[in-house]
Amino acid sequence: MNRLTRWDIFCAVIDNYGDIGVCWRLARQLVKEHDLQVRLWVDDLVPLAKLKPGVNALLDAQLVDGVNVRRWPDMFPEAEVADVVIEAFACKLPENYVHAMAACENKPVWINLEYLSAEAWVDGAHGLPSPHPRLPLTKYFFFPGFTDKTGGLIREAVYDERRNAFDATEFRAKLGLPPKREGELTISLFGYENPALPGLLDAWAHDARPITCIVPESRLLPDVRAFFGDQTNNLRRGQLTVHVIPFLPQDDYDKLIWLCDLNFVRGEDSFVRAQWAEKPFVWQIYPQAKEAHRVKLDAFLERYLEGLPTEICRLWRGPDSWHHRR
Ligand code: TRH
Repeated sequence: MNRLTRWDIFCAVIDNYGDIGVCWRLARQLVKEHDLQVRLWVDDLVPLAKLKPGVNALLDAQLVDGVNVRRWPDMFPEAEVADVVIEAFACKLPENYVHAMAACENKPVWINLEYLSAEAWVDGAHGLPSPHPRLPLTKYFFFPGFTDKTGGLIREAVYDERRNAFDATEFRAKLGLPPKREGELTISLFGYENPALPGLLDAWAHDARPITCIVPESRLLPDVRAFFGDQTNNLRRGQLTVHVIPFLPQDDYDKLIWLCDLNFVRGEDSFVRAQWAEKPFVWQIYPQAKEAHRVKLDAFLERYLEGLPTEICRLWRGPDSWHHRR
């Protein structure tokens, strides 16, 4: 038997959906494409239940798409150690589990799955070992990224198949939207609160083309509604019509990106999906303390816009960009 068949993925939900969004894609793919036994330990199952209908947020253990989904409780139970252990986004494994790992004759492979960054130093850090200060264990850094010196990006083997089978008209109808109008620009809007939002919506209202903007339920929604001064779900001004839709299952969110001509995305996972779709997109990076995200944003823009006019940078950098232009 292959020694590395049993995998444990540990995911602590900090806020939002990105951490569990990435871990869920990874877990499913390891099961489906590599025939591995995967336990996904999650400290809060509510966001996963939104990404994946069928997940019951109240259960301690359940099998979903072949993934053994487990609640990660404060008092972590004695659990058999897997062959490969993924600590997602520096979530800090349970102490008793780490000691159990150290006690194994054949030590498990311990991987620290890091956040995605386009910064150049990631090339040199991917795969580096980090010996445990006290125990006979070594953790290895796994950096997703955009070069072949990094761990790359998650993309399912059946991506092209799924995309080719995608029927835009059918999906639009499923979302309850009217058929696409002549000359319409269809935009999806997923983001964090942003002072630039009213200006953006106003520009769309005055556009020459009819614009349909699809907004899944998110933190942004109150600001969108405030712009229209309205509480209904069909919001119109000038050329702009906004359709508010429920938060979609992750598979359907992928389709929303395929449906739209332009996608506003955020965080890590929707950002990657927009790139796989090879459609125009605007990225709102996850804001970090002391503006640390600006370095990451610039690193990506440099890579993404190589050889292109830098005008778009102003839009991606947000209102402060007037002071940050190079
Ligand atoms: O939710 P996010 O803001 O997550 C963020 C980032 O991952 C960030 O790096 C991390 O530090 C922070 O959380 C804690 O954005 P992200 O990464 O795009 O994740 C959103 C997930 O939600 C993604 O998997 C797509 C999915 N999604 C749906 O399934 N349905 C929807 O309707 C929408 C809008 C999103």
